[in-house]
Amino acid sequence: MGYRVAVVGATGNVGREVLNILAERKFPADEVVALASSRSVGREVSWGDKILKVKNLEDYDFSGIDFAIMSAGGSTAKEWAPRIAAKGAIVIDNSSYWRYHADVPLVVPEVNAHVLDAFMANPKRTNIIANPNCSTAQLVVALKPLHDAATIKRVVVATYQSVSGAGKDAMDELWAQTKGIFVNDKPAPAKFPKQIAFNVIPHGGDFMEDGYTTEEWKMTVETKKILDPKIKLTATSVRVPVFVGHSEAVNIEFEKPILADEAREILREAPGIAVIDKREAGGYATPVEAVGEYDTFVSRIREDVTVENGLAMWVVSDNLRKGAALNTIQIAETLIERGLMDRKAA
Ligand code: A2P
Ligand code: 11C
Repeated sequence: MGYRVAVVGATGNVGREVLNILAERKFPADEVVALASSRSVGREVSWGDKILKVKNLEDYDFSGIDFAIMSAGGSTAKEWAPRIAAKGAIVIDNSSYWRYHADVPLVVPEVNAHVLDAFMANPKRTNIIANPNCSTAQLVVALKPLHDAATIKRVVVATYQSVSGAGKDAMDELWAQTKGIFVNDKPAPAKFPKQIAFNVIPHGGDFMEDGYTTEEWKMTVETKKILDPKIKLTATSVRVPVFVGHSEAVNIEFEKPILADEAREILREAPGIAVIDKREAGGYATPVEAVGEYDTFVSRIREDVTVENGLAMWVVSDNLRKGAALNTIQIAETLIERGLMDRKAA
């Protein structure tokens, strides 16, 4: 018998990808329910070749639901994740709200799937599992095999984040501004603080007292929680006029020596990674090729001789997939594969 899955935020950028990926990967679901706000009731979304009518989250009875995959923002997650979890469903939440709670695991299956064993063994578990920020997910997938090989001390990363990370309104804003500029009728910035079309904006999330933004802070704390609290990481997060696909320029300092050739071989063998690294024009990944893919692409791997044991590389992934929808579904698949959902039923 298959599982019953509720997709919360089914009309959004990530929710629609969740539905697509559930179908693509033939997730063992008997039933998928699409939920969103009252604004969307009756709208149609597709799950493979089936059309689902969107229902109102407020009115839905979650009894008997096995997995609730939430991509409806922090305030909805704050209110609804505990209510849904109390009905016995495993909630996998894409928002930042639960990520930093000590009793909520933050999981990227290629990196720390093992934490799910202890979580599910705890009879007092919260039933809430968090998905990291999109820029963290792709980064830790690429860092993990290198950390295992040579122990990472410090990471310096600059992101080039697509507008889809900020939701469907943000995609509409890039589209409307881009068209508007050509006909001298440019809409004013609304979702972003400055013009995003033909521009780049060094600001994601909110400013903090130390001058970093929350988007940057998330990469630091999430990398520590998922991979290793000893890793030091400093980030600069930048929004770029790309619809889908986040890119990252990453500099890593290791405890032990590691050459670019060794790193390339290690990454080639690592789960969830495709190495595209020819030292010639076009011999690297860009967001355009990453769209719709599951893998995180690593390119431009080279030694950074300005520090001892340094490497530089370029990391690209579909932020709506590995950065969000795919990772949540991989978490659900991992729970099933490790036999942990049987324990839930018992
Ligand atoms: P709706 O379309 O009904 O507003 P995105 O991040 O792409 O903007 O998508 C956000 C998703 O979260 C949408 O599916 C949106 O539904 C949903 N959502 C936002 N607020 C709520 C809420 N209060 N209750 C249920 N769903 C919500
Ligand atoms: C962006 N990374 O690209 C953000 C979106 O903490 O889940 C996701 C924010 C988060 O705008």
